Amino acid sequence: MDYQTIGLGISKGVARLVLNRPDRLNAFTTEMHEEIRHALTAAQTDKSVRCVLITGAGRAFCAGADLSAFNDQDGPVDLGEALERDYNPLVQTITGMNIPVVCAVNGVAAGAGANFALCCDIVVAARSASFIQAFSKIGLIPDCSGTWVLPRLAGHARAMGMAMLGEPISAEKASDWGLIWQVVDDDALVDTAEQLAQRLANQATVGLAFTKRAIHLSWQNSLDVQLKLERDLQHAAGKTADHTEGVNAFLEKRSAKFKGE
Ligand code: T3D
Repeated sequence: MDYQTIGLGISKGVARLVLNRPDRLNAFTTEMHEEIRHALTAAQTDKSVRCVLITGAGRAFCAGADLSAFNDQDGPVDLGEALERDYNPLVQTITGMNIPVVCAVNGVAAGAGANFALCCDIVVAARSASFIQAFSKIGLIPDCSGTWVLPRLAGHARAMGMAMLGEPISAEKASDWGLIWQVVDDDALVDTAEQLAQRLANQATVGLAFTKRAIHLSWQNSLDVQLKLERDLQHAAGKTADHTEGVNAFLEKRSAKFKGE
């Protein structure tokens, strides 16, 4: 596919997806959603890819839905349809991918752009970045998993404050509140995110996929059900070549060479 609104590059086991509409602060359009879907499917099906790294071009990460498109319509638009077609599958794809997804938030992340970032597995943000639940300013609700992810990551009170007030939350505060993994100086973002993605791509990726699945399912499971899930996934992880390699490397006092198998 010839991408117009994103960039995709694959090397050294990492698929790098760059949102690329900098003049619109990388706001989502239907075309961009189609291209992201295509790129994520390409990354998921390419056996050489063991980690995805997502970032934005220019000064912003993503300003959410492109609001200029909202005016192109003659009558009221069915926003539920857009969620069903574009945003919900996006969240389901990211959270369901069997490889880690790192997000490098290079600037403001607003509306669905903020929640797109927050549903990735490991989120690193530049110190100048901010997260804005901009929906309340235009009479909408936090979508792209916002109403699910915010209370889980930040707690009820902070989720309510963020969602209802729509104020910018600095990267520093996002880190303090447990919304993201790490905040780094702006000029260190690219290197930090790249090193993280590379490190994850060289780890035992099947084990990481099981870990991701277990942590996601824990939100809906009782302790007893979760313990059974851990048993089953550990059973499967124990049969991987990477597990054997990890144990051998430890006993032989050398670095493990994982293959993602
Ligand atoms: O159907 C569906 O898609 C439903 C799903 C909805 C999900 C949502 O995401 S709803 C929330 C949509 N997003 C917003 O409400 C955020 C709107 N943007 C802003 O509030 C601000 O732009 C920011 C806080 C993100 C950044 O502010 P600032 O001052 O740094 O930049 P700016 O000057 O406002 O924006 C720069 C340009 O980008 C500007 O264009 P111009 O004047 O240079 O021609 C601005 O209009 C444009 N831009 C920014 N955000 C959007 C946008 N254009 C279209 N859509 C945007 N979301």
